[in-house]
Amino acid sequence: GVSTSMPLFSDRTKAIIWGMQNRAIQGMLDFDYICRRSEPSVVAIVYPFTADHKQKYYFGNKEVFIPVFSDMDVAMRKHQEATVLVNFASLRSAYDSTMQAMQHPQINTVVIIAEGIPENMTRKIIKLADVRGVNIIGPATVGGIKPGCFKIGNTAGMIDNIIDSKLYRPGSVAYVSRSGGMSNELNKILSKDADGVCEGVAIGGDRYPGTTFIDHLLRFEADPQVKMLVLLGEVGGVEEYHVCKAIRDGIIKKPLVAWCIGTCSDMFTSEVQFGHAGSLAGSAVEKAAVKNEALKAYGATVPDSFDGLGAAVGEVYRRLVDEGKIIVKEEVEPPKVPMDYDWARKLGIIRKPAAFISTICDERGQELSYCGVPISQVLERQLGVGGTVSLLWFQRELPEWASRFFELVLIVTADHGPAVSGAHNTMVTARAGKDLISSVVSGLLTIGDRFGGALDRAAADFCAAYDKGQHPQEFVNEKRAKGELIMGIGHRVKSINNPDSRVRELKAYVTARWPAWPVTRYALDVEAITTRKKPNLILNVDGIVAAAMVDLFRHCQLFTQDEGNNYIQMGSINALFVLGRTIGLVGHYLDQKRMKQPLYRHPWDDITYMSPLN
Ligand code: Q5B
Repeated sequence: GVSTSMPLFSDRTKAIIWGMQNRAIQGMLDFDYICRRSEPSVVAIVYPFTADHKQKYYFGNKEVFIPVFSDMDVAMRKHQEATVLVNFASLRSAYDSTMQAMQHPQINTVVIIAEGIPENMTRKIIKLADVRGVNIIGPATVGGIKPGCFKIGNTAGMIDNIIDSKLYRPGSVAYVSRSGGMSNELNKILSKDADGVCEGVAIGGDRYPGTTFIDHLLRFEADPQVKMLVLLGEVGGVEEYHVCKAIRDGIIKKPLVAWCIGTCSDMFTSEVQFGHAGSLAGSAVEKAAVKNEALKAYGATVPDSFDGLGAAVGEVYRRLVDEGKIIVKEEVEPPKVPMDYDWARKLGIIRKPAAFISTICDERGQELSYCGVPISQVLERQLGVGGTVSLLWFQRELPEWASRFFELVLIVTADHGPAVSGAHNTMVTARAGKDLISSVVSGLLTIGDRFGGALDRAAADFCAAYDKGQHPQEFVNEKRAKGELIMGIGHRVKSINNPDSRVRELKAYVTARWPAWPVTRYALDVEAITTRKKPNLILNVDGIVAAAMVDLFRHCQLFTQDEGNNYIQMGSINALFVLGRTIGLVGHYLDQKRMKQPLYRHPWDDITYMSPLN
């Protein structure tokens, strides 16, 4: 039973929620806010499957943190102001958590949301609740609501529905129903046909609810704010007869409008089990129509059908207003709850310029796609790493000869020994004890004009000279006159006497596969001149890739001239060396770590120490 002396909920009621029910909790806080509660009604969350932490919610515009505890006893100890437990535990754990909650004298109400709790367990819960003086609402319930004070979990749905049914301020009508869904219907009816809900409880659909109709009606009878009562019963059970008796015995004196749903069960020839476990008429007296007759006979106002419930409520309400028992209060506007951004966007009522635009990859759908090509297609059609580079860097599927060229470049630039700047830096960094990313990045950062990063400028220079019809000799002279090095020309160790096999392979591929390669031809003509001056001024690996890429952009027929020039300016050709050499740098990092190489310190005898004063 329920204590009739104390109201269950006030505008200072504090609850602990069992379960990470973010939407329900936010809904409770939004309700609190529109009721102008000074503080949120939820003080803590219990969730055994997580470490203790704080969870963020909104209270109006303000962000608030609600602590999450893995241990209910700790939550109770730290939040002794909590008197209600809203238990969202599943049917498997709701029994244990409810029994545990009842060990804490601070708890006077436990709401059990779970459906399907075995009846013998519910009965044990009820027994302990009676001993401890705890009110149980449920199981199998959405909960209940006390406008202006407290909302249990998901009761009354979304905020616009709550505002529509004026649940942000108390009315004069209190109701009790079995069904949570129908209680929502009642909220609406009572706001339309009367001055709204003072309190509403859905006792839940089980055969043995923790508290019954009469428990709550007696509470409402004792509450001076409640002026009229509504009972929404249903087929099954005999609880409605306790209400009849209370009317007969003068215990319920306030006007009561009642209806039992499920009258249509009479139209079936066999027994009908409705949605709720308890909604089954075991005998004639449990039938909805029979119970409606009884309620009417004992003095409740009972309409002819559910459709007539609103009119019946309206009639009783107006009578009470006429008699001066209900003083119609002036309506107050509730404060506006800011709408969640995601919800507003879903409704299509706001728009916001995106901070980023992305055009190469989409991971949102069922399948990741690279520039519109599903990843399964990339694999099935064996587009390879080259094809992936085509899609993600150049936003188009380039011909097979181009994709294979990218792969060829990645292979030949993957490494060029431990002596080059990049590998050296990576090895020194690895030996200083740093991690893979730091070591690889330290190597990558050496890539520049002199080492591996000459491709874009080489491409720009060769193609500019070629486009203006400059003779290769003139180009070399001009560079010399300006005191500039020719990008893509020269190598520290390679020369015409010690040719770079990588360049030979690339040249062979380009001259065999390219539809036209005039800029590559031009670069080779430049090489012929520079190597006459010095044998190491060969067209190097940067130079051949750069010239070949200009010819690729221009002759594969998939880029406009502007697009091709743009890609050169953006630094896309250097990217091929960066990507290729990353493979080698990772290798050097792993190599040093594998051999557990100690900290590197450069030997003194390899450094000339000179004082500026000498
Ligand atoms: N001279 C690459 O120089 C290097 C000249 C030149 C006109 C030139 C130099 C250079 C342009 C940038 C470039 C990419 C620094 C190189 C790479 C990847 C790598 C690396 C690896 C790998 C080499 C001697 C004489 C001087 C200079 C003149 C030199 N270069 N004239 N145009 N381009 N090239 N970088 O050997 O009269 O005696 O004063 O900057 O394309 O990085 O394996 O190592 O895969 O890892 O130090 O292949 O060529 O020659 O500077 O002593 O010059 O030749 O003016 O003339 P060196 P220097 P002079 S590929």
